[in-house]
Amino acid sequence: MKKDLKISRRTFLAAAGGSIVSIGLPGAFIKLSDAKQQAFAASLRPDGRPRLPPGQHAVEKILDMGGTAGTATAADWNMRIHGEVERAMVLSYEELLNLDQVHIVCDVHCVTGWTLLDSRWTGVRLGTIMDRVKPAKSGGFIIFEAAEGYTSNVPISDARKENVILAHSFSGERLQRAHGAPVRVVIPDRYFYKSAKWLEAVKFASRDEPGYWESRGYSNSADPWKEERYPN
Ligand SMILES: Nc1nc2c(c(=O)[nH]1)N[C@H]1C(S)=C(S)[C@@H](COP(=O)(O)O)O[C@H]1N2
Ligand SMILES: [Mo]
Repeated sequence: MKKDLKISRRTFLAAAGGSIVSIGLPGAFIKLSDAKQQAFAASLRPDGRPRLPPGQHAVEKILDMGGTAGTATAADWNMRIHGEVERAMVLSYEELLNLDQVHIVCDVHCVTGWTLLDSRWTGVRLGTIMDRVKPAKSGGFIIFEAAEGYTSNVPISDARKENVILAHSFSGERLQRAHGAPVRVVIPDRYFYKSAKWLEAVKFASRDEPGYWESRGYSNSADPWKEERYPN
């Protein structure tokens, strides 16, 4: 059932050819109560921005937004870090687990309108990886390359933030396949389509390369507090 929905979403997109259509699956949101929504909407983050970005509502648990999963398992997964770096490398799952691990608690915001507050992820900061591969330029871009050709893109300056990680665990447990196992990107302060699931490679580039959703009518900068859902 779910599979059919996923396929029809992709097919629909292909047929729509560039016009703006909905990301993800319809319905099935389990929202928090109105009183809780209002409390979160009124509360502020340490950086002074509202906890709930404009036009978002909080949900009780993470939703499975679909996409075409990769087939890698922890045992055979590896990730190429390549492009404009001084030292390209390939990391296995075990090697990733041997780098400095961080736990983050963050809110994630899907462009379809749901926000998951206080989600807990474990993984490795992108900054840690950058310290190893040494990007050739500080002003460049990162292209996340995921299974089946899905990509997303961010400026290196965004990826350097302390809360940007390559995650292998969610809520204290290894990621489920649906949510990007073995490893996915988590970029809390951009709409969630930047957070590629089933990550296969990280490419550094001096020129930007709009990703899967970014080249299909969604914003390239994707700042939830500016409501950058669609191109400006
Ligand atoms: N590889 C891949 N990553 C992806 C997607 C996808 O279709 N394929 N969808 C994106 C979108 S639009 C969202 S909202 C989040 C959803 O993650 P979740 O299913 O774990 O909630 O994954 C993002 N990463
Ligand atoms: Mo999304």
